[in-house]
Amino acid sequence: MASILILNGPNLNLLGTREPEIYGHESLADVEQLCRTEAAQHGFDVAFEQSNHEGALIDALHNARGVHAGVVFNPGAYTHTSIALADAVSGIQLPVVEVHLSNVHQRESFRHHSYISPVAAAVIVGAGTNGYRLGIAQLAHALTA
Ligand code: CA2
Repeated sequence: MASILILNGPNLNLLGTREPEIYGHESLADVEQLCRTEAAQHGFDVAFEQSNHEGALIDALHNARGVHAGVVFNPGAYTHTSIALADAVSGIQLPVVEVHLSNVHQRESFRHHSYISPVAAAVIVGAGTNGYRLGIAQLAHALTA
């Protein structure tokens, strides 16, 4: 069965523990479960990874080549800082859907710019954890079109 990598960046392991007004009450384990359910509905398997380290996220993207059909990626705050992650996304030649729980455009101006968006296949912001569902559905649509 084809698979999708769900990749989460720094501090997303804290999901559900604080700042629920911004990030909601669901934990990263809850997100993993909803991703598995959504992917199965589209006939895809899921690998689920999180790291607080930029290099580990780059390695995860590189390792996705030849293993996964696409990636749903929440790069966390590295979204706004990392040219290296943007280079990795464009280098792996896999469709990568960028997802943010919060609507970054309603927040501080430093969150308005993304290095990832210009190289992402699609961008979903502000839909909360449902954004992961939408990202998987979009990847499945693009991969089976
Ligand atoms: O909205 C998103 O998904 C973000 O990628 C989340 C990042 C933030 O830096 C981006 O600007 C937007 C932060 C993730 C931190 O997640 C936490 C969750 C709960 C408690 C503390 C941090």
